[in-house]
Amino acid sequence: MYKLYNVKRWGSIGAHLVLEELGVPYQNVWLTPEQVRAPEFREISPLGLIPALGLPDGRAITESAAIVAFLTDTHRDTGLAPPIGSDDHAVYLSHLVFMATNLYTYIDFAFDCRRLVDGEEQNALSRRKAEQYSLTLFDIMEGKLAADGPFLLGDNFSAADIYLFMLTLWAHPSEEAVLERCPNIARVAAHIRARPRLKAALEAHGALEIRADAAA
Ligand SMILES: N[C@@H](CCC(=O)N[C@@H](CS)C(=O)NCC(=O)O)C(=O)O
Repeated sequence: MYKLYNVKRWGSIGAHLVLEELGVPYQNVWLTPEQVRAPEFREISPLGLIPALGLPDGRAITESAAIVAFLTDTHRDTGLAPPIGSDDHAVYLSHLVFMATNLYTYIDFAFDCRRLVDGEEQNALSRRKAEQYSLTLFDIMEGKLAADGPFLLGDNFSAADIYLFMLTLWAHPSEEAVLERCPNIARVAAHIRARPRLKAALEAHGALEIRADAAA
């Protein structure tokens, strides 16, 4: 059985919602931020980051895009990803990796840049820059939805839409500000919040309502 290492309203919500949509059995392991930051967790996730997914053979994998792509490609009959080898699948992977390497990274930096700079002044400046850049990246995703929507893969809802939704939850300056700026992303978010299979997990993360305050 899979084992999901999960923190409320953190990036593991993406893998959590995908597992719920797929309807496959998994063990949900709720962690506190302190448990994620504890040295023991590095044995599961070398950088001390969630999500991590325990595999049936006992190993664990990290990196949200890899986890989502692995799950949807392994459980293909649920239609959360296009058929492997199709052009749509190439676009699907490209969306996931684009969001993971660009948007996720800059949202994290908008939250905290202390790994890169010294002192609070530089941190505040870098965080502001990262926030601005993350908004440019959201605009790119918004443009893709405006051109190809209603979903990232046209008429087909996929785990890429769930991944994009996940990123809005702790975006800066706030989730509400990003959704107001990007009406097509807001529509995808509303669709996800209305999917019956996802209601319980969204509720558990406290993510049924749009947040007006910045993630802290
Ligand atoms: N590249 C990683 C990034 C994961 C990441 O940054 N996770 C954050 C939560 S959203 C985390 O675990 N932070 C640890 C901390 O704040 O101590 C992925 O895509 O999975």
